[in-house]
Amino acid sequence: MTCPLAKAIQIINLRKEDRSLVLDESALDSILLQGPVRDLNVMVLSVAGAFRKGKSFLLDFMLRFMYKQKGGGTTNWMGRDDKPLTGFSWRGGSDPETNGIQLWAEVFIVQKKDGRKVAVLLMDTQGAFDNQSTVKDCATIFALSTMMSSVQVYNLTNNIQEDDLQHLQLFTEYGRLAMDESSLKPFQTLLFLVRDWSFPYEFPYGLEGGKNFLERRLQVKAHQHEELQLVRRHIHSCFSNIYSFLMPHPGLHVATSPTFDGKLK
Ligand SMILES: Nc1nc2c(ncn2[C@@H]2O[C@H](COP(=O)(O)OP(=O)(O)O)[C@@H](O)[C@H]2O)c(=O)[nH]1
Ligand SMILES: [Mg+2]
Repeated sequence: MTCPLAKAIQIINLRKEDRSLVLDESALDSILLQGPVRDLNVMVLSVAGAFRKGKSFLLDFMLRFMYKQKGGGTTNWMGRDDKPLTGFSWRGGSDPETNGIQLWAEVFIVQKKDGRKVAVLLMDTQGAFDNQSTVKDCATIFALSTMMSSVQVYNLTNNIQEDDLQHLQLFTEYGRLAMDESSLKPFQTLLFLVRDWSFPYEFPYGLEGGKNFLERRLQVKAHQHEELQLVRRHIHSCFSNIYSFLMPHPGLHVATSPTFDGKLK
C-alpha cells in the first residue's frame, strides 16, 4: 500500500473550540470526484461505536480484502503473517488519532451480481463515548455516519446490552430529525457486530448465530416494559435490513499486548 491513495482522509472534523462538526468539502471532493468514481453509485460501509473496541483494526482487514479483490483474487486475503496491520490508524499504529469521520482515499470499484459497477467506500468514525467527547458529539458522529452509510456496522463487545440499544435509539432519533419526512425507512442496513462473543454454545459464531441471537434480543414481547418495547420498535422502523455477526475473541495478545502490531503470527 504505497500509492498516494493508500491513506485515510478526514472528511468531518470536530472543532475543539466550540465542538462543532465541520465538513471538509474539498477532502470529500478529492475522493468522490476521482475520474473512475464520479459517475458511479456509491456503497458506503461505516463502522461506529465505542472507543478502543477494534473498529479501525477491523476496517484494516476489510482493506486487505478489498485490495486483494482489486488485484483479482479473494483467497488468502488476510495476507502474510509477518506483515503489521496498517491502514486506518488503530491503537497499535503510530498516527495521531483524531475525532470525526474518515474515509479511505482509495475507492474500490466492485462489479455487482447484476453486472453494474458500484464504488465502495470504507468509513471510520472516532469519538463515540471516548471520555473527551460529550454525548452530543457521539450522537452527532454516529447519526451522520448512519445517514451517510449503506451499511452501518455497530461495533459492540461481548453482547448487545440494553444501553447499547438505547444509545442506538438516541443516535438514530437525532439523525431522523435531519431527514425528510417520508414513509420510507430513513436508514439502510445495520449490522450489530458483537466482538469477543463468549457463548458460541448458545449461538454459534457468524451470521447465522447472529441472526438467531438478534431475533431474541430485538423481540417485542407483551410483558416487556413499555420502554423496552419502544426501543425495539424504533430500531425496526429505522433500518431496512438488520443483521448481527458474532465474532470470537482474537486472543489476549491482541487485546492486551502493548507491543502487538497486528501481525497475524
Ligand atoms: N478484545 C478485543 N480486542 C480487539 C479486537 N480487535 C482489535 N482489538 C484490540 O483493540 C484495540 C483498539 O483497537 P482500535 O481499532 O484502535 O479501536 P477503535 O478505537 O474502536 O478504532 C487494539 O489494541 C486491538 O489490538 C477484538 O475483536 N477483541
Ligand atoms: Mg479507531
